[in-house]
Amino acid sequence: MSLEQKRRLVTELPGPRSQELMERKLAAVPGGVGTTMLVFAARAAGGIVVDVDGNHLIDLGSGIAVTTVGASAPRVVAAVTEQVAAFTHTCFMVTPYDGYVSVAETLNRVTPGDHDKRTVLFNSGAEAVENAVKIARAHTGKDAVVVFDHAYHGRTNLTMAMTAKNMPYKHGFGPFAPEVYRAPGSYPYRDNGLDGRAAAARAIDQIEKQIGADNLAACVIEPIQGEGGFIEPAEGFLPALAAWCRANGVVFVADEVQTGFARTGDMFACDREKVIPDLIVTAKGIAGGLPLSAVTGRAEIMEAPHAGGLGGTYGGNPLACAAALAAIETIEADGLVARAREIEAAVISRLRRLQVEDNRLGDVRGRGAMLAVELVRAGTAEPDPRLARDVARYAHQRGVIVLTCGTYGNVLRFLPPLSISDDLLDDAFDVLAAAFGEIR
Ligand code: PLZ
Repeated sequence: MSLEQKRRLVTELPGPRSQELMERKLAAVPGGVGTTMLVFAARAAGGIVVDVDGNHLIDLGSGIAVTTVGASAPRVVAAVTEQVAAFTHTCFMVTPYDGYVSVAETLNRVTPGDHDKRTVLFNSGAEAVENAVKIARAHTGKDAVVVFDHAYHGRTNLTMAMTAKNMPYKHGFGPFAPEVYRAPGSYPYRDNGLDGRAAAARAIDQIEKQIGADNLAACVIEPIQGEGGFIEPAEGFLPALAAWCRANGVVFVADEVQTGFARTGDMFACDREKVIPDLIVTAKGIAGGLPLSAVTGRAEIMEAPHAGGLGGTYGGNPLACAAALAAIETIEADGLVARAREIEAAVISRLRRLQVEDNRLGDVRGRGAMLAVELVRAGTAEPDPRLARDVARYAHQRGVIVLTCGTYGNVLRFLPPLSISDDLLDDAFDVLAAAFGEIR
């Protein structure tokens, strides 16, 4: 590893160089683009981000679940370096190249199910979600799309309509795309023990009464909800929903933008309950930090759009494709699915120990290296976003990058790169334990 894998602060955070850059940012970039950390990055590798003042920070965010193989993972660097010297772009729709085809073949192999598949590549998660909806509509000849409470699917017009939370994603940005309907999901911590089958029955009843299967093109769902609060549905919910879709001519779309590529301790979160989506949307962890996204699915559905109906100037850019092949090779060769499960075991046991001592840790949950704690007012289930913010800020000031999420903003989430060391994890959770001790 090229960077020393140790947290080390050489200035107060933010240091003087970061403060200077922040002043420039505020003068040049609109405030609509938020900032979690007040420091600017200079380098990153393994589980460490180094800022422009030379501080070594522990990364529990992976740039929002992107650098799953680590930032500047060695195979990714080598593959992209070779590709950038060969050619940067031709446009796959103008002069195709083999990297795109190889990524498609690889995704057709590693995604759930061994049916005949096709893959089309894009740039961002939102763009891929939009295209999954286009493909489902072309295939079914129907318009309606159903999504769920607490869902997050992106910031473009259609995906804003699909995203549940108003602030900060939607407020003032409408009108939104039509024919998007929202159903109740499964949220074990807040569902009063409703089991997965019952939660699915509740959703299906609402879908049948309020939309009608004959109008419904697609059901789009995150198998573990990300921005909405790392909500893992009760066992049986996803299989029941997928079975209903199958029986009713509705395309079942898994949005695995945040959960995909070893993150949850399986290659894909759908694998855990052997759910086979008709279409699966991927991005983030796919390419080790380069922008790439994909829709992969059943050949008969993917072939529905007319010739020329799918595309985009940069979709499947050759650098991003080279990075994706190297990232997926890294996941497979380095056993990162198993590493995610090790991280789960280590972190969950620490969080549970903390929870025993502190009843503001309402729920500890997640899988693999996608873990969270939902914070509440002591002894109640009332969300406590202030505590989440204060604990995160405490960690930030001590050099631990940690993110929050949740419809109520009260969830601390942990998304370390799978290349992080056990020592760094220990150190980071020592800081978090101290935060809970000090913050009242
Ligand atoms: N689907 C499940 O998690 C992106 C958003 C960060 P893009 N999540 C991080 C922010 O505040 O913008 C996401 C996701 C799921 C779709 C998306 C959208 O992916 O690559 O950000 O467009």
